[in-house]
Amino acid sequence: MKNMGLIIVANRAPFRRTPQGLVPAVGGLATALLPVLEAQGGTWVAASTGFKPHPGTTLHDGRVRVEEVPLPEKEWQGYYGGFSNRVLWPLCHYFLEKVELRREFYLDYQRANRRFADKVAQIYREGDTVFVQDYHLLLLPRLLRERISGRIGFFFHIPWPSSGVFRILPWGRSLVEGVLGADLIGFHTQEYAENFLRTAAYYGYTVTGQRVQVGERWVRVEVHPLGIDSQRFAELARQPHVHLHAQALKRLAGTNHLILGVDRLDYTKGILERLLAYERFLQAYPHWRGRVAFFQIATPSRTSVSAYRELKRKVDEVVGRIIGSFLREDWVPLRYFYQTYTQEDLAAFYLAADVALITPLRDGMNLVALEYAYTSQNGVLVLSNLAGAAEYLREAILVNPYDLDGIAAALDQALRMPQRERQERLSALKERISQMDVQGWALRFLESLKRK
Ligand code: ADQ
Repeated sequence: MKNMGLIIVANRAPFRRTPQGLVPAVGGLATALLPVLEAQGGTWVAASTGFKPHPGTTLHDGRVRVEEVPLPEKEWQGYYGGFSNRVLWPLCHYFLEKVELRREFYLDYQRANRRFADKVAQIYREGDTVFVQDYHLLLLPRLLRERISGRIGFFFHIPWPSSGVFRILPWGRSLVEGVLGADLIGFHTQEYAENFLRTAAYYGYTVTGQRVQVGERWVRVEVHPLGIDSQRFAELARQPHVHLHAQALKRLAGTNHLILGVDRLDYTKGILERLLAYERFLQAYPHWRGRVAFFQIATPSRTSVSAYRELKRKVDEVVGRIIGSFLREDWVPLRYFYQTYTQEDLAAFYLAADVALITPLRDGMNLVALEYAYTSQNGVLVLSNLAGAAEYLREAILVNPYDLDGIAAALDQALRMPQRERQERLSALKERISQMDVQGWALRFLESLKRK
C-alpha cells in the first residue's frame, strides 16, 4: 500500500543548531507538528537561512526529512525582513504606522513563495497532504493548487485583522486568492475567522456560513486554538532541579511577591506599556514598594529590523528610569533579562512568580500565558484582553494593555487575591489548557482536512 505522507511547510525548520548538532526546536510549531510528522512519516520544508545542512538531509529519527528552500540573500531580506516583518506583521497587529508598503518587498515575497511551491511540487507524491504555516506563505496554497492534487491545509498564527485594515494592502486581493488555494484554513479564534470571511466577501467571494466558494470548490474556515505541550510543563513543574532554581529566583527577588513578564522583544507584546504600568503601580500603591519585585524576560528578536532596535533602546531607557527612581539599598524593584532561556529555566521562573503580567497590545494567541497558568502552583495570571488566549482563559484577570491605571489596579488585585480564589481560578485555567493540548491541535486540524 502506498504510504501517504505529510508535508509541513513553514518559514523556519523545526531544528536548532547546537554544539552537539541539530536538536528539535522547543515551543510552538515544532512541538505541535514534529510528533505527528514522526508518527506519519513526512517532510518539513523551510527556508534555508544561515543554518545549512545539505538540502534534503534526513534528520531526526529517520522518519522526518527536512528539505530546504535556498533563497538568495536579497530575496530573503525582501520576503522575510521586508514583506513578512515590515508589512504583514505590523498590519495584522494593527500597527499601521509601521507598515511599509513597498512594492519590491511584495515582489520578493512572490518570488520566495514560488520557490517554496517549486520545492513542494518536486517532493510531492500522489496522496500526500500539505500543511502550510503562517503569514510568510499566504500565496503558497494557490500556487500549489495549480500543481498538485492532494489536500492543502493552511494555518494563520497571528490575528487576521478587520477587513477594513486588511484592505490597506494594495496586494490584498492576491493574498486572499493565494490562501484560498487551501481546502481548510485555520485560525486561533472566531474573531479572526470572521475577519477573514468578511475580507473574502469584500473581494467578491461568495461566503456561506464558514465556507468560501472558489470556482467549483468550497474552502472551509475553522477555529483551532493552538495549545501547549501540557504534559511536558507538568513534568517540569515536578522536577526537583526546577524547584531549586525557582527558590533561587525567589531569593534573588528578595521580596515576598514576584511579578513576571516573558516575551520576545517585539512591539506587539506591550513591554514598554507594561513597564510604564508597573511604574504607575509603584506610584499609586506605595505600600507595595519594597514588598514586590518585577522580573521581565525579553528574548532578542528580529534585530535586523529597525523598529525592533528602536524598541530595545526605549525599553532600556524606561528600565533604567524605573530602577533609578525606586531602587533602595534593600530593594531592587525591577530586573530585566535580555536573553533566551531554555524551557527548564522558563518553568522555574513560572513556578517562582506569584503573578504573570502578560499584556500584548495584540497577539494571535500567546502561549506564554498558557505555559504560566499550567506550570504555576499558586499564581495569578493577568492577561491582555487583546490576546487570542483571552478568548479561552476567562479565569485570568483580563486587562486592557493600553490602560496603565487599569493594569496597576489589576496588579494590586492579583497580589491581594485570597488563596482560595487563586486556586479556583488556576484549576479552571489548567483544566481548559489541558483540553487545548498541542498535539491534539495538529491531529484535529489534519483530521478535519481529510473531510471534504
Ligand atoms: P510568538 O509571538 O513567538 O508566536 P508566543 O506564543 O507567546 O509568541 O511564544 C511562543 C513560544 O516562545 C512559547 O513557547 C514561549 O515559551 C517561547 N518564548 C517566549 N519568550 C521566551 C524567552 N524569553 N525565552 C525562551 N522562550 C521564550 C506566534 C504568535 C502567537 C502565537 C504563536 C503560536 O505571535 O500569538 O501564540 O505564534 O501560534
